[in-house]
Amino acid sequence: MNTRDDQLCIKQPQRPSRIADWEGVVSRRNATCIIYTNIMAAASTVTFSKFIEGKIRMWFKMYNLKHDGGMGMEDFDLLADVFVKEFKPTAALEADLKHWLQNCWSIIISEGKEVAKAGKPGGITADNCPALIEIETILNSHQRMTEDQYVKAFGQLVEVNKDLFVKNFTRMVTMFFTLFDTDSDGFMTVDDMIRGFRCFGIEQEEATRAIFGDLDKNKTGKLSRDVYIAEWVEFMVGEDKDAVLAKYLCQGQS
Ligand SMILES: [Ca+2]
Repeated sequence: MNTRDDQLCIKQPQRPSRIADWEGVVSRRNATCIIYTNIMAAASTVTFSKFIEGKIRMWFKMYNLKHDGGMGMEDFDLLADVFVKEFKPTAALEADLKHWLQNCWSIIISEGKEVAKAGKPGGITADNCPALIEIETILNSHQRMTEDQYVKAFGQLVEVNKDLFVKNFTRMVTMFFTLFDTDSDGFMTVDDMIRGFRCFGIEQEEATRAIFGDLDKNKTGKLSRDVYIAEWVEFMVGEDKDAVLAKYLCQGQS
């Protein structure tokens, strides 16, 4: 059921300026964007730490608009439709949006396999990334992956070739930025972010305003592409627990 309560839902603030202080950033059942405040991950050298895993679980939830625990092509298509309806992009941008939503995994896997074939470090194989290869099988057969499968595959990927992920993720976030930058001036406004985040199921405008405010360090009222992308890359693979998106989207979970 895609009820209101199943959506990513940031509850009423106790201190409205920080979502981190809000109880239950994600209110849906079994929401597990967990911040491991009391773990040793901070000092860990492991690429895929529990801290990052918690953020990836949040990312999965943002993608899984139906919140039914599975993700596949139909979810990517649904998400694409939501963005198209909201932003009414050009045909080229719409195609780009659908391309990245539908093919991001397969692009990464395919490029990783090529690296392996060339005998270079960071190649993706069934031996070093079995869960990632499993994702390919799942998507090719029009099945859906579970959150745990998604997290496991992501973990193997970044352990084997983080740069491959970051490169393609950057391309995808760049696409999103272009979509959100509705007047194409190279900057995103808070209203752009509110519309974009709402498409990802983050309905709380005040929360998004707080995120924007923290990212907009010089209080110019706009965010550059570089700042926006860097923050999302940090969210996906970084260990900074004070990074803005991690702080707002994940803290408060326990
Ligand atoms: Ca703009």
